[in-house]
Amino acid sequence: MAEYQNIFTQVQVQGPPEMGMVEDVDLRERGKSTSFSNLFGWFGNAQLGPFYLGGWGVVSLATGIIWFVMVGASYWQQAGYNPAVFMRDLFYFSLEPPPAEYGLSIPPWNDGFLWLLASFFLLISVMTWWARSYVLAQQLKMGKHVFWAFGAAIWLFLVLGLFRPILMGSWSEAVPYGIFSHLDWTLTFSVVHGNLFYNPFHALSIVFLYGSTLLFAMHGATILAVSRFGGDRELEQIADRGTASERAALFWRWTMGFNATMEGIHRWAWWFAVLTCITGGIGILLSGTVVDNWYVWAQDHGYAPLD
Ligand code: 07D
Repeated sequence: MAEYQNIFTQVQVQGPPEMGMVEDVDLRERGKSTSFSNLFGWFGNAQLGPFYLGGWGVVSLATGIIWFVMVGASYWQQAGYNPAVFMRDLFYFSLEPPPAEYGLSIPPWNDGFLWLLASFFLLISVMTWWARSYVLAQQLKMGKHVFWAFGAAIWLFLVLGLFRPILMGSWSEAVPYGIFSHLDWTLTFSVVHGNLFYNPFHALSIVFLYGSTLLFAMHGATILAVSRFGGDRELEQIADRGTASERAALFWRWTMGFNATMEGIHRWAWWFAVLTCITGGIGILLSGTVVDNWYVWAQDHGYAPLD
């Protein structure tokens, strides 16, 4: 008889596979195959599948693969079709957006057109995956919280690759597809705009990013610590506050004088994660369009030293 179950002492319960709801949904799009894996059970749920791809999933996966293969083909060309060089320099290759002189016009094939075309497919892929997150939640009669949270990430993604380049009048402003090249782009962006640390929205975004990790650690630790009292059955504890909730809440009131509720902590988590990308997107959209140099801006607003 196992009384105390958590990530270190887990008991795996395996019954007949769960296939999901069947009311008012199109079952033709759903897979039927499932399997069980003890290894996966150690980390989460032992049941694998059934998968549900559906129309949006097919489009998303197909266009995502097209984007991936286009980027890979460009790397392959940059490697001179040499597999050893391809592997050695993988992190250095990059599919670059068109140079500044082309503005928002269609550039020649070898001077950025491939980047534009690949970006088009990536856009379709991300947006259709977003649609899929709506449709699947709809089918399970869930709220659309995942859809909206993903929407916040997509906001930042679109600001970086579409909205800001359009406002700046040039595709060259967009992010290149490469490991080191996108890191270089990030640093260059900061330097060109006078040090992004002085952009208050970058600062806010960091607050929410770090805040998310802190909340995640606090919440994860709290629930594991009261799982011996059934605290991991969070829904029951929301509807009928049991001894696990009482202890968890008291622990935090003892520690810092305040506690979130069993339900409210998930709202904290959702908003912190979502605000990371919303504030980030605002900060990037303002850079170069409204504010050229954040250091000078900070001097004007009295918080960077006047040299
Ligand atoms: C990037 C967007 C959503 C992504 C989506 C996914 C695919 C895959 C594949 C279909 C994450 C699309 C899907 C691509 C498709 C297939 C097969 C979300 C993203 C939808 N910074 N910084 C942030 C810190 C500095 C800079 C955010 C810290 C320097 C720039 C975050 C430090 C410089 C930008 C953050 C630090 C600089 C950022 C990102 C410390 C130079 C941004 C939030 C301690 C290096 C971005 C406002 C996030 C932003 C951003 C943290 C330093 C530059 C809070 C901790 C001073 C240019 N920085 N940063 O969740 O929003 O991203 O800025 O030094 O653009 Mg910064």
